[in-house]
Amino acid sequence: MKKYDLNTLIEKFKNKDKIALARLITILENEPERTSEIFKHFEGLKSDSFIIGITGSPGVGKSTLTGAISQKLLDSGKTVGIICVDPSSPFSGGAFLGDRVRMTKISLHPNLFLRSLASRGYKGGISRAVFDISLLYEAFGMDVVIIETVGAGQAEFDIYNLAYSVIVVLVSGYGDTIQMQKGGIIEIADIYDINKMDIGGEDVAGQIEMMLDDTTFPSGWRPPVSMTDAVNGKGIDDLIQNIWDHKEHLELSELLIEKKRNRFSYKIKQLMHSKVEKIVFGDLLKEEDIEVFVKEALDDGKFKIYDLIHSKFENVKFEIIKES
Ligand SMILES: Nc1nc2c(ncn2[C@@H]2O[C@H](COP(=O)(O)OP(=O)(O)OP(=O)(O)O)[C@@H](O)[C@H]2O)c(=O)[nH]1
Ligand SMILES: [Mg+2]
Repeated sequence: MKKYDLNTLIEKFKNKDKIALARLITILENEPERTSEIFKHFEGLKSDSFIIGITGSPGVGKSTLTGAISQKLLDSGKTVGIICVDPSSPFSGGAFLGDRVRMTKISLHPNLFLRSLASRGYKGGISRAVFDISLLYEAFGMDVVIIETVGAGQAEFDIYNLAYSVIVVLVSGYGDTIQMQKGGIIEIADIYDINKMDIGGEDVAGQIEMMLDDTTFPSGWRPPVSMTDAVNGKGIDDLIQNIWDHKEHLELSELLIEKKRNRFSYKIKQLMHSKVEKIVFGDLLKEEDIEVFVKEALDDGKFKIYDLIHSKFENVKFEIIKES
C-alpha cells in the first residue's frame, strides 16, 4: 500500500477533507501500530459526537434504517459518520455490496461518511477498529456516529459498551423476540424499533410492551417502542425523537458521563489485555513451553492439569521493564 505523508493527511483531515478521512481510516484498519501517531495530532481537541448503536438479527433492515435516519439528520444540518460491521460469514457474503448499494445515495452527501467493515481479519479485532474509527469520526467533528452491527455474542457486548443509545431492531414473524431474550440482546436496548411495519409487527410490539411491563427501570428510563417502514421512511421521525429523548435523559441524569467513562474503561481494559497477551505469549510462554505442559499433563494424568498450571505460575513475578 502506498504510504501517505501523515502530516499532509492530518492537515487535510482538519480541513474536513473526506478523502483524507478515508485514508486515515485505512491506516487505522491495516496498521494499528500507527494509531497513537495519528491521534496525537488531536490532543487537547474538545470534540464530541453522540454515538448510536443499531443492532438486530440479519436482514431486519438495520442498514436501510441507518440510511433513513441519516437522511433526516442530514436534512436537519447534522454531520453523520457511519460504521457498518458486516457479518461477512459465508452465508451473507453479499452484505458489503448490499450496504453500499443501499447507502450510495446518501454517502455522496458532503456531511456524511460511511465505512463498512468485514468482521474478520482485523489485527486486534473488530472492536478495536470500531472504537478507533468512531474516535476518528469524533476528531473529524461528526455530530452523530452510527454503529451498525448484527446482534450476536461479542458484537452485541461491544455495542453496549461503545454506544450511548442502543436501538434494537426487530421484525414480525421471526420468533425473534424469544430468541433475542435468550441471547441477552433484548436487555441492551435503550430503544426498540419494530421495522417492516408494512408487513406487520403489532404482535412483536405487544410482546415487547408486555415484557417491559414486567421490568423495573432503576435509571428511570423505560425503553420506548417505535414502528417503522424504513424503505418508505415511515415512522422515522418518531424513532429519531426517541433517540433525542434518550439523549436528554442521559444528559439530565448524568448517565452520559457514566457511559463515556464506560466506553473508555472498556477500551482501556481491551488495550491492556492485548498488551499483556503480547507479553505472555511473546516472551513468557512459547509454543514449546505449552508442549511441555501438554506432555506433563498427559504423562502425569490429565486430571492434574489445573494443579500443574497453578504450580507453574505460583512463583512467577511480572516486572515490566520497558515497553517495546
Ligand atoms: N418491507 C420492508 N422491507 C424492508 C424494510 N426495511 C428494510 N427492508 C428490506 O429488508 C432487506 C434487508 O435490509 P437491510 O437494511 O440490508 O437489513 P440489515 O439488517 O442491514 O441486514 P444485514 O446487515 O445483512 O444483517 C432489504 O431487502 C430491504 O429492502 C421495511 O421497512 N419494509
Ligand atoms: Mg446491514
